[in-house]
Amino acid sequence: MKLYVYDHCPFCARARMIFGLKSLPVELRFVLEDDADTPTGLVGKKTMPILEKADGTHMAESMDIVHYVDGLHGTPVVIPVEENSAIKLWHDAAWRPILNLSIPRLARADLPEFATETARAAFKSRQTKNFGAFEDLLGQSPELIRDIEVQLTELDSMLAGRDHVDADDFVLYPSLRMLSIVKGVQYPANVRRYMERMEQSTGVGLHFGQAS
Ligand SMILES: N[C@@H](CCC(=O)N[C@@H](CS)C(=O)NCC(=O)O)C(=O)O
Repeated sequence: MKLYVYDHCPFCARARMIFGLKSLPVELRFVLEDDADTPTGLVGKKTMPILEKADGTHMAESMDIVHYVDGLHGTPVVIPVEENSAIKLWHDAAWRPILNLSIPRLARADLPEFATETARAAFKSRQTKNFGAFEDLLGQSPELIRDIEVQLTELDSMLAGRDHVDADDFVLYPSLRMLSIVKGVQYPANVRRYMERMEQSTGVGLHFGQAS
């Protein structure tokens, strides 16, 4: 199977995670940010991730991909959780600050979807419309980091002793992975341990090496 993705994209990270967790091979295809033709040709719109199944047909929507792949072989790993789980509620509150911190930094990172200048410019243009000027976001970093560190402390107690995988991980890990592009964030021990465990078990690497 083939998976079309952007490396910065949290929905794409979700789809990649299930292949690692199930130890299933997948060919990753990193698409340029300004390449609308590839996704549109496959599923009729510009969206990532897109899975090419073994029979050559294509599907979009990250959680549909996760459930499809999870159902293919072996014991399911995406154990359902209650709709308003503590982790999901935490994530709802932390999502916007994580985006505000990570988007302008991902935009300047060395990622395959930004391999050309026009691709990187397309990302900046799209995300500036969503989040405002990158300079403003970067200027707010000290307060945003202080706030997210308080939120991470709350998350820390939820992750104490956690050693299983369930549907919450497909929400939480992609966002913490985005946050890992932000230099200077202090992670409490359980959160740090969680990120390292998920990186190892999913094979979807954190961005610490490029943090800025
Ligand atoms: N509901 C979709 C959302 C996917 C999504 O929003 N992907 C973003 C990339 S992070 C995207 O394709 N944006 C449109 C674009 O690249 O122009 C899913 O879960 O797969």
